[in-house]
Amino acid sequence: MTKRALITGITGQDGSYLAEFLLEKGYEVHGIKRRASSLNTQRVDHIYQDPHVDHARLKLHYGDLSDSSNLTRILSEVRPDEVYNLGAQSHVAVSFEAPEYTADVDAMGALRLLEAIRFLGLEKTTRFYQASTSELYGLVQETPQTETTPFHPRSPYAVAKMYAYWITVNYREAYGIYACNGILFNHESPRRGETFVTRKITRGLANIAQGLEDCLYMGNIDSLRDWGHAKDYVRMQWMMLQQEAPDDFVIATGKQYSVREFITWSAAELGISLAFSGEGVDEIATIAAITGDKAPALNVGDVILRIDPRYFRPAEVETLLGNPAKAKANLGWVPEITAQQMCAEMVANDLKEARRHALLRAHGMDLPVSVEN
Ligand code: NDP
Ligand code: GDR
Repeated sequence: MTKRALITGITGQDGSYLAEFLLEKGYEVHGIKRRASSLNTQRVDHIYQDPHVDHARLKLHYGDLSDSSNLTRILSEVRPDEVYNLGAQSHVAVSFEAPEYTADVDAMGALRLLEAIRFLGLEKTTRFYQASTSELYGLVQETPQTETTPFHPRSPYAVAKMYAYWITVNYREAYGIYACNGILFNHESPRRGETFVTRKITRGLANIAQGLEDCLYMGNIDSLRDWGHAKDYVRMQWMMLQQEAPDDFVIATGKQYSVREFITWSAAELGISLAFSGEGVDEIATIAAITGDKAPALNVGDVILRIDPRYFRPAEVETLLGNPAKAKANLGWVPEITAQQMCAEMVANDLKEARRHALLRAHGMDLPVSVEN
């Protein structure tokens, strides 16, 4: 029997990798996409299957996590074996701007799905994965963080995700639903949204190297994160739903780096070495040396990074470091891609795009490069 999966957030970074992964495993994959005024399926266009063709195994449904009747209808039509709730307003800084919307989608969205499973009598047949987050630890109480480290969320996003975490545990305990939380630390890829810090850096520096932008404006570059690759992490999401009994797992690499280090690696991939000077909001990064031909638009001495307090958060999560021992012991999961390898892949991808733009510009066919971040 072909297994059926339903993914909320299929158009996002993780959703697109998970859909690819499940299609390769032979699943029929259903995804919920939001209606937008312009196309928003770029990350899954390469696996799109014409619905007019027999046996198409990828099916997209219009929907929204804020709409229970829509979610209930989709669940009753699809009757999935597995639901992966990846949909969310996932940007921490944006959650301070839109806290109520974030709560509705990220907290209530999980509840709406779990209630739909219960209402439709799917408690014994549908397994549920909740995309929980290391942001739950916030003001960290213990390092490294494990499944038993106390939570202290520091943003409307994290507080909403804390509700989703506990309602997932509650529906498991109250109704026997096979429901799991993956407490995932930051994970990135060339498909990462352009305004998250890693992608902002790789894309921004590649654009600067090609003369498409002048300067990268950053927030707290001393922040510390445990960064993994999204491909490794979606594999784990699936593994969690294949166990005999449901459980919650930390997914992390166990290694920690600063945003500043990620900037230095990215620059090095472009053949640039940087010198940081100044302090606090007056800190800048200047080009100390250039090798190779990846940064034709730059000269030694150019200032290419400044601090902009606009990117400071009202409450910051300064440091995160996960301990994935339980996932290793119980599920045999180990991350395969290092943060440095991932950074190199992201820079290569963004440099390709920047070169394409620069070439078009050189031939008078300019396309605007979006620098809003
Ligand atoms: P993205 O921001 O890339 O993707 C989020 C997805 O959710 C998109 O498909 C988006 O649709 C969809 N979405 C947003 N709002 C709604 C809504 N109201 N109704 C339905 N769908 C909606 O996130 P990631 O792929 O990086 O993360 C996946 C999940 O994992 C998220 O829940 C995130 O909070 C969580 N997480 C992520 C981590 C990371 O480091 N990446 C770490 C820990 C947890 P659209 O494309 O239309 O915007
Ligand atoms: P995070 O990721 O908040 O950890 O949430 P993000 O990449 O946005 O920030 C990481 C750290 O970098 C600092 N920072 C900046 N961040 C952004 N976005 N832009 C900047 O200019 C900038 N300068 C410094 C931040 O202050 C922060 O400390 C991500 C999301 O994917 C969540 O959905 C997920 O739950 C967590 O990871 C785990």
